[in-house]
Order: sequence, then structure tokens, then C-alpha cells
Amino acid sequence: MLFKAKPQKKGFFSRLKEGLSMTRDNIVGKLDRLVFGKKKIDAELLEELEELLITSDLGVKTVQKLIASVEDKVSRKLLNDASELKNTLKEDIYQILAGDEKPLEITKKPYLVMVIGINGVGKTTTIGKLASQLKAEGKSVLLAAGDTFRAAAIEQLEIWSKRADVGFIRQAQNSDPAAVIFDAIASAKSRGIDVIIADTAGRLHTKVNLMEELKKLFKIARRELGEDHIETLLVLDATTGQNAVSQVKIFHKEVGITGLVVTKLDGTAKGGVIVGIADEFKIPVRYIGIGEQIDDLRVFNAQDFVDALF
Ligand SMILES: Nc1nc2c(ncn2[C@@H]2O[C@H](COP(=O)(O)OP(=O)(O)OP(=O)(O)O)[C@@H](O)[C@H]2O)c(=O)[nH]1
Ligand SMILES: [Mg+2]
Repeated sequence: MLFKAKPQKKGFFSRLKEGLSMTRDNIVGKLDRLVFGKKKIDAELLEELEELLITSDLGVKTVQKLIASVEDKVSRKLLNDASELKNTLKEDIYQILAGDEKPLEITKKPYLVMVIGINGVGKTTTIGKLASQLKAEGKSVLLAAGDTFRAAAIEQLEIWSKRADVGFIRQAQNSDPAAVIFDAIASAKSRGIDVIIADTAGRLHTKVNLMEELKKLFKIARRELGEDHIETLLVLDATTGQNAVSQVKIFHKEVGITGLVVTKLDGTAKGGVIVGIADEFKIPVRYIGIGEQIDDLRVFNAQDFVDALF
């Protein structure tokens, strides 16, 4: 009799580690090469370190902070040898990320998760993954097709709703997205649904009329449910690097972001951007995306992240 071993599902941590491999190579690989064979932490080494971190998308302000911390430790003789740099940085980066670790808590019913962001960052995919996770936790979920611009967008969300085995609500293409949200809320209330997750059309954060439309969605949602029933998740594509920073700024100013999702960490060397964002904005990173499959969304955990990175 022939036995065929089922492909082992890789452990949680090893999948994360694999996903972050390009970023790890970019930051830690370069760091290893930088300190290799060196002993003294001198001005020249610090300058090279600064450049290395900046080219790793950590963001200028954050890098200056990290360098200042290294200098401080060197001057206080807490840090003496170049070989200790890696651990010091790991600890400092952990401290930054830990401040942003605050998992999404669904405390009200129905709860509305509004998923926003620019085109192609991974909103719809993230919704599918999140729906599947919440369903596995025993919650009833309804997906709302608030991206009414493209018929394909509505269909894409419907496919995810089937994959995740959750409810789905839509209207015709080009209908008012505010009406879809209104409908979804009414339906969730009458059916006793726990969580609505609303898709929205990708929009350039610099396009004024699209931002106005988004604000209208929030106005309806807040009126129907109240602020404390709403999580506003901004989805960011890690491959865009520092561009993500300006997206956070503008979306936050316009509609108020309560959580972030950083996707596509698996396909990029620019994952360091998450450190800069955590440092600059006090907005929790709720989830990270490390692949296209339904189970490739992780609750953000600072310790796991730095362990996988270093
Ligand atoms: N490698 C990788 N790909 C991802 C991840 N998340 C999403 N994608 C891919 O990114 C592409 C865009 O994803 P969508 O979910 O359609 O993005 P969107 O923000 O809804 O796009 P629009 O509706 O056009 O604004 C798809 O090919 C996804 O499979 C991720 O974490 N890793
Ligand atoms: Mg979409």
C-alpha cells in the first residue's frame, strides 16, 4: 500500500521567518557584513551603520534615534564591541515595535471594520483572510462590497466570502458605497451578525473628491453605529517603502485611522518600513500579510517579528 505524506503545514514562526527573509537579508545580512572583522565602534562605523539603516527603509528620524541610542551606550561603556551592535539594535527595534503591538479587539456588536487604502495594496485579500480568522474564532461575519467602482472588485470579494464561508452583501456596480455600508449595518443588526468588514475602492490619498467620498462613508457608519463600534484599518503595501509613511499621514488626517495592516512583507526587502511607521505614528499595527493565501495574515507580534528578523 502506498502512503503519501501530506505536505506538512509549516509552523507559524518558520512561515514568518521565511516571509521576512528578504528584509532580514537587507538589514541583518548587511549588518553582519558591516561588523565582520571589526572590533571598535568608531565614528566611521557609526556612519556606515546609519547609511545601512536608512537604505533599509527604517526612515530617517527613526535611524537617527537608533544611532543616538548606540552612541549613548558606547559613551556609557554599556556597548564596547562591534559584535554587540546587532543585539543592541534588535533590542531597540523591539522597544519601538512593542509600542505598536495592540491586537484588534472586537468588543461591540455589530462591529464594523472599514478597510481603506490606495489601489492594489491588498485590501480585498486582507478582508478575505481576516474574515476567515474571525470565523474560525466563532464570530459571524458579513462582508460588504463597498468598492462599487469595478464589477470585478465586487466579484473578487464575493469569491473571498465563499472561501472564508461568511456572509456577503452587495449592490449593483456604480451604486453609492454609502448605501452598501448602510445596508450592511442594517442587515447585521437584524441578523445579529458580530462583525461587518467593509471593502472600499482603492483611492489615491491625494485625490480630494475620493477622500470626500470616503468621509461620507464614515459619516454614515458613525451615525448608524457610533465611533466605538468602528475600526478603521489602513492597509499599506510594504513594497512601497517610505511612500507608506505619507499614506498614513494623509489618511489619518482625513478620516482617522485606528489600526494598520502591513501587507506583502513576503515579497520585499523593505519590511523595515514597519519600524519607522511604528516609531512615527502611535497607531497600532494590527496585522501583517506574509503571502497571498487565506492563512497568510498574522496578528502583529513585536517579539516574533524581531526574532524572525534577526
Ligand atoms: N505576496 C503577497 N501578495 C499579497 C499580499 N496581500 C495581497 N497580495 C496580492 O496583492 C494583489 C492586490 O491585492 P488586492 O487585495 O486585490 O488589493 P486591493 O487593495 O483590494 O486592490 P484594489 O481593489 O485594486 O484597490 C493581489 O495579487 C494579492 O494576491 C501579501 O501579504 N503578500
Ligand atoms: Mg480591492
